[in-house]
Amino acid sequence: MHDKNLNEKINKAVQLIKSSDKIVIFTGAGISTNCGIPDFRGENGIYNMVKKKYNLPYPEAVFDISYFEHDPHPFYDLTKELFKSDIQPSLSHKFIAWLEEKGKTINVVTQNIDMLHTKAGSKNVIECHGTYLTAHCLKCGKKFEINSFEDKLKKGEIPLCICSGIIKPDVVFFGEMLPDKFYIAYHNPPEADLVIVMGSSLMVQPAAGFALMLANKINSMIINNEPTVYDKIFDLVVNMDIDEFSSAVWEKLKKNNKF
Ligand code: CNA
Repeated sequence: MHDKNLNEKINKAVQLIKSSDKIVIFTGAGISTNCGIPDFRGENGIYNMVKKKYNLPYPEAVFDISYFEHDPHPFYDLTKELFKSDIQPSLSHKFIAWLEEKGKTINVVTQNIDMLHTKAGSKNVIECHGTYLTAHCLKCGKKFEINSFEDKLKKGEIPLCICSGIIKPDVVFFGEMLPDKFYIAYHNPPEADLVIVMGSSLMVQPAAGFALMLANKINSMIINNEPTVYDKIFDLVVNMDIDEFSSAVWEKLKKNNKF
């Protein structure tokens, strides 16, 4: 735990959650690092790892559509890591699902492509950077469901269409549009009393702009193990491990019959 006044901040977070019926939770890669999936920009993040491993011109190239068209191998090699073991939701993913189960209206907007919110039981999830559940052929546009290409992903192989085009999972790369669902939510945000950002550097636009737009209007908090450049916008900033935070808040909320 790095933050000063931690107890006070946890108590404030508990109060904010208790007094809010409708909550938007915006998550980033930091909520999944304890599940074994590295983030982008953290110390042990993907960017540091891939830049050395693949000799990329710039680290973001692994998720850049124009680089992918030039060399898709780094992306599929990285994907193999994501699919190699049975990755399970973190305590924080489960905490968010629990809040919904207990009657809060929860809308999760995630930048993550690991599908862990749904696996944890959250029902209203906008995956603004897409997922691996579907894919399409870059040459003929044919659509595929995950079961038809998952075996290849697990082996780090490049799935090919019958037309010989590369089958690219529908995760959003730099240079690609976000799903319509995201823009609809951006222009017509769900009604909410509180926005909680968990585990994001807020560096990737336009996704981060959604959280910032809400934070400018309603009660807000951010939990991240390091400061972000937007911390001043938030009513409450907690710099600590996400799961330690969720666990502390969850403990306190469980003691309240009604919250
Ligand atoms: P990011 O820029 O890597 O930021 C993550 C932030 O989380 C960093 O500031 C870390 O310090 C912080 N962090 C890491 N672990 C923890 C922890 N246990 N507790 C608290 N804070 C922590 O990632 P963003 O999500 O902000 O950037 C958006 C990118 C990352 C999106 O395009 C994602 O698709 C992409 N991404 C997703 C995954 C995934 O699906 N799990 C993994 C890696 C990258």
